[in-house]
Amino acid sequence: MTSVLVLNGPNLNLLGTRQPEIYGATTLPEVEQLCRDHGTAQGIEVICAQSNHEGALVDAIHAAKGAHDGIVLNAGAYTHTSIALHDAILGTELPVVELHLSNIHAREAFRHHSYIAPVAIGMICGFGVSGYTLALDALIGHLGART
Ligand code: CA2
Repeated sequence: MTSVLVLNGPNLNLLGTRQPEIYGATTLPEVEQLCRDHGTAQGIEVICAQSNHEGALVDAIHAAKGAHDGIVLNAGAYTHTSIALHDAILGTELPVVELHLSNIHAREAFRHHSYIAPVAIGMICGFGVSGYTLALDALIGHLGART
């Protein structure tokens, strides 16, 4: 069975508790359940993980090779800073869909650059929590197109 890792980065454990005007009112456990339910409906396995630590995210990306067929990644603020995550994605050779709840291009200039974008198959941003299911569908389509 196709398996996808949904990996969330720093501060996304706070979802639904603060800044609902930017990130919405849905909590991370609710987002993760939505992803698992969507996976079940689409006939794939969805495994969710979150860390506030860059190295732990690198480890999770490395561990995804052989365990999962692709990754939906919301790297949070590390999107804009982390060459380590960029290199980890290159190292796994797994397809990654970059995801952001907010439209990073409509926000501060420091959010406009992504170290993930050049090594992702595509990016979804600005659609809030719906972005997770959009990203899963994009990855499922990509994986189906490859087989
Ligand atoms: O829009 C996104 O999904 C982001 O990846 C979220 C990151 C931000 O640094 C990126 O530029 C865009 C921040 C996540 C912080 O999440 C919070 C949620 C609730 C309360 C506080 C922070």
